Amino acid sequence: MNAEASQRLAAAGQEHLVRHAESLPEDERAAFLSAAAAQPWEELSSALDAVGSPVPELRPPQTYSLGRQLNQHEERKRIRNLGQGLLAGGRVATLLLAGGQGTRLGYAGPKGNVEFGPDEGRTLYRIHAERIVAASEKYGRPVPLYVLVSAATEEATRAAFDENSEAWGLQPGQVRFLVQGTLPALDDDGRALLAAPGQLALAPDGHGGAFETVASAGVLSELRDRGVDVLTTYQVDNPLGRSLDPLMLGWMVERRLQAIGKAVRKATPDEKVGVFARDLKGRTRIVEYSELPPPPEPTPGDAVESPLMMGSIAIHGFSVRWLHDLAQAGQHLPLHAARKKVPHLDESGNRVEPSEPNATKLERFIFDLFPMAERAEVHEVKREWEFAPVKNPEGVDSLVSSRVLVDAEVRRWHESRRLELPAEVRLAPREIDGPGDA
Ligand code: UD2
Repeated sequence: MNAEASQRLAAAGQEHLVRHAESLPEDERAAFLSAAAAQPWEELSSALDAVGSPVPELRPPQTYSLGRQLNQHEERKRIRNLGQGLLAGGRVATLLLAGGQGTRLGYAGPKGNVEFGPDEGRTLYRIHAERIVAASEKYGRPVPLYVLVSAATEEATRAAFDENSEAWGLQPGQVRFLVQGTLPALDDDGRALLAAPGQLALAPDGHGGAFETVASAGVLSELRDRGVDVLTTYQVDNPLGRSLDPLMLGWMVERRLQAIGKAVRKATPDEKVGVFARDLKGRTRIVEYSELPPPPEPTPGDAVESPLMMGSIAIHGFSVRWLHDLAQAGQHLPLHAARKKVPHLDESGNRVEPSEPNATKLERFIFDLFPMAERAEVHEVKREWEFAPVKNPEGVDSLVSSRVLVDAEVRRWHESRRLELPAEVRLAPREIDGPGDA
């Protein structure tokens, strides 16, 4: 077994791992070598080779509108009813992507545990749970909620749901956890880094790992056997994320879509969102903001707007039957490379904490399913109604901006129902400035 593993590693340019194994205690060598040999080295190496290759020629996507296109009230109602039919029939499950670390936010634990407020303990996880419970009650069936976790977020996330699910109104068994995989971090020569003796420096394999996990954990067959037609996906950092939107679901039925994605017009050309585009084969795809070519230098006088301004808010719907067929066909999502700082052991076995990016992490993106779909659509939605991301400690896309957007949702809810504020609600005289008026 050791010889076969050592040969595979040597062939993959990872001889240093074979040498490292010799330095390990005898009883640890085999396990280390076989785990290392099991990594997808060919895929990792071709992903590294692809770094820097030009983005394929892209054109703006065909964009529809969940709302605008349906200004005829009856048509809008009909599409919405199709989606409500799916929900009432228990044909929808949703996957909350929560395996990322809140590094940008500067929060130690999983972002879902961030206290959003206003009540103490009202975390992002609780807000998402409340939306799922509201839909489950409205349509009379518990909507299956899958939560994607990684090694970095699994323990604290399981604990949060174990302690609170009942209080949040979730039914026993309604929430299931999917643990995404990991991939080795590679140095500039494409060689795997060691985090400690006998341990590769591993990183979460991206939320696209959800597809690998869902396919391998038999979840897709389970969903199909449970009669679930649509799996929607959305992100933990967006408290306004509507992954059970009857209009979005209705369009999937109406147009027999394999994939659907929600988009908002980018606020600025450099807004940190992936953009929807159409490639030369006419397939819809999302190009991540970190992989977009730099926007053209605006020549003085005319504000050159990049043609790709439809930003993805990471709310998607996928046909389960189609996902199952992709998995059966052995489809994998491509790897994306990103330069990161990765602590590791140097040649002499000393731990190094790099101050600059020193390695490449590889991850898969769930939205790379789009170009595999023949029938995929992009639907524009109203930004302030559906997109309030919590990314940064302050400023744009921060807890504060997100809270303001969520508060506005509550106010809109009142106005749309023309609810008169009950007499008991005592308001300050209009002329008194509130914090928002400053
Ligand atoms: C994401 C999208 C971006 C846009 C933006 C909207 C990606 C790669 N980019 O940017 O196109 O839609 O959101 O706010 O999706 N996650 C995992 N496992 C991982 C890594 C991330 O579950 O290994 C989750 C993470 O918990 C979060 C979501 O994926 O819910 C996106 O996190 P991110 O930080 O990778 O992407 P971001 O926010 O820069």
